[in-house]
Amino acid sequence: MNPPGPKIEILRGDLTKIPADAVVNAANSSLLGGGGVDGAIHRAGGSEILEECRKIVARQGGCKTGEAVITTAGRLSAKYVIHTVGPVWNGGTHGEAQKLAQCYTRSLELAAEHGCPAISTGVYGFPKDKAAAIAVATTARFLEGQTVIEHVMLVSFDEENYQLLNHELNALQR
Ligand code: AR6
Repeated sequence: MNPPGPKIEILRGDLTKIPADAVVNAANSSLLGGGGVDGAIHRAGGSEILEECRKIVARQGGCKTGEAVITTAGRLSAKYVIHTVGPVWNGGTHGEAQKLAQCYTRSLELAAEHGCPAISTGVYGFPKDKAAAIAVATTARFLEGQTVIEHVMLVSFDEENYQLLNHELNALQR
């Protein structure tokens, strides 16, 4: 794999404050909100996001693990929220890695410029080191084959994810 160049950036901060065309939400399959980054996005973005999520649920009955849907971003500075459903960590032998990689790929397919949290590393319990490796490798592989997306920000709330993502990106660029 070629080095990804400057397209991937690792940031520490609050995803709801990131100015980007689209931000990615670590949602659940109900699409009706929750805790963690999901709760933060719905609180900051307002009811418009939930209204659109309800329409999607009425149309397609939620969102499967590893899939993604897109809505308005309401009052956020982003234009769109891409809601993806990460796998619950269940020991690692139930296709969790493949499902997590699919979250990044599907989200990138829906986005043009894009800030993304560390999906599944909160209450879903995915080991952060494994999740960071998947986040960086999948994003880099996706960016290699396309010219539409100019910039992907992987936004960590906590220092540990920030360090792990930086480590993975540096390893890829060496
Ligand atoms: N900005 C960036 N990252 C954040 C923010 C924020 N504002 N808030 C939390 N994180 P989690 P999951 C980080 O639990 O593991 C929800 O209830 C957090 O530190 O939000 O995919 C959903 O409705 C962690 O590293 O998502 C689902 O039911 C990462 O975001 C379930 O949680 C993901 O943590 C999804 O679980």
